[in-house]
Amino acid sequence: MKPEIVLLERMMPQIEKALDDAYTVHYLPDTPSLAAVAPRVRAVVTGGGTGVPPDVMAALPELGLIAVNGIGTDAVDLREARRRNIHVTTTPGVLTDDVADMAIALLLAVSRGIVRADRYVRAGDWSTGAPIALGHRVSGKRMGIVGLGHVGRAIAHRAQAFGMQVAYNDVREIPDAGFAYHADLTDLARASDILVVAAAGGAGSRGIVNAGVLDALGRAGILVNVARGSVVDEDALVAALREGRLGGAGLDVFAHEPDVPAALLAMDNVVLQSHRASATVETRLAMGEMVLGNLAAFYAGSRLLSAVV
Ligand code: 8YV
Repeated sequence: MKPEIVLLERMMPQIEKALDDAYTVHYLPDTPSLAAVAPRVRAVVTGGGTGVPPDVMAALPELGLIAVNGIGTDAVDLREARRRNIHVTTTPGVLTDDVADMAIALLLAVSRGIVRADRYVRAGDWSTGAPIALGHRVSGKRMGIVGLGHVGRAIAHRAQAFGMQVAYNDVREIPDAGFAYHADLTDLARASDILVVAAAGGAGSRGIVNAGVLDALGRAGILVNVARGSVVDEDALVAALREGRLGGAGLDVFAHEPDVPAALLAMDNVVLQSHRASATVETRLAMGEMVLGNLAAFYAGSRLLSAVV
């Protein structure tokens, strides 16, 4: 008898095949009755953005492992997991470079008008000689990073290769970080041309990139978010862009995914992604393999590869 697991978010076909080989997988949206399978389910696999809804966690009395296919645990109730002795694993390390790459890609796309120019060429506007706005230089600018964890540092190193001055804000100064620290996020924004959000989501960071921070970043400033939509006050962001108080934004994540504020869709100075910063074949395979490894360790009763709880 294969162990039964619940899958809350789709994974790569190769990984789902490996899951199917080893487990009876109940993909939640297709499962007629969670209650009927719940007594036999000891593990849940989910994505970082999806997490585990409280009612699903409550419906699984035998739950012993939540394997997150990602690094964010803000959508998992860790306190409840600890109380119920449920392990929580993530996939650290393997996605750092891709997420940092996406931050730089979004920055370049916004500053240089890459998506706008692509639309211009496809529409045939180049051949008609229609005007197209100039972009803005990225090299040598000042980058502020909100959250200097693994991803934040990887972004910082890329920014240095562009000759940028890097500074950061975090809950506390990181000794030997090698970058200027601003304890106050508004001060960091004031000292930055570009503000990149790389902080963990959750209660501690909710809405910290607020109207005041966006105003400090200013009319020529660019906001990039590859972390969580919850870190930014999305209404304040839309208002700042609409009123020209912010220069542009590159956004991979949103407050209420997959819903994106309609106002953003019409803005030329905004580049939008569908929470894809870790979505490369190479990285999603590596993440999936870590999930498989954690599941195997859990069912074998051995040490988990990457437990956070
Ligand atoms: C993934 C993420 O897109 O790591 C995270 O926390 O949000 C992303 O890497 C996600 O986990 C897959 O759903």
